[in-house]
Amino acid sequence: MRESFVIYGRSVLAPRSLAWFGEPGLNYRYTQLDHIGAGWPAPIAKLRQQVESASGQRFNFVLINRYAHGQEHMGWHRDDEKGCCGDIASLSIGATRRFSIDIDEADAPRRESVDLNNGSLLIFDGRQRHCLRPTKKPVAQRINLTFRLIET
Ligand SMILES: O=C(O)CCC(=O)C(=O)O
Repeated sequence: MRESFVIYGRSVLAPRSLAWFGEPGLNYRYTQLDHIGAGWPAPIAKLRQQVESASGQRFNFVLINRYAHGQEHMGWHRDDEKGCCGDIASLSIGATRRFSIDIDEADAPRRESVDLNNGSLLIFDGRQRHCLRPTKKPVAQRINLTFRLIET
């Protein structure tokens, strides 16, 4: 699905497509929208298992974003809603795209960027500002799964 957000009183379509899965009934609410889990299809459950064993962390929700081409992106934001989530495990499939994050360390604040390629798994603190940059290069689609632990 393609979500829309209200920004300065205007409804704006997100520049990407979204799906989600999670524990039945678990609600990950952000940007004033509910995202309610309805269980885990087998292939996504298997990916979750692999990500949990690679990261040593437990997750109960996943957002899946699809970027059809280089202009689709995710703007700067923090995932710091109440009940959500410290470390996020981000699994990339498809085209390589650039991810940037502002690290707020008091003594050494800095911006880091990394090209996330097919099959990469990045663990990051979602409370730090981050984004998925648009690109003018002709790139194929990319699918990104962010596994999260939402407070129950
Ligand atoms: O697609 C990506 O790598 C970024 C996803 C992201 O920033 C998010 O889900 O909060």
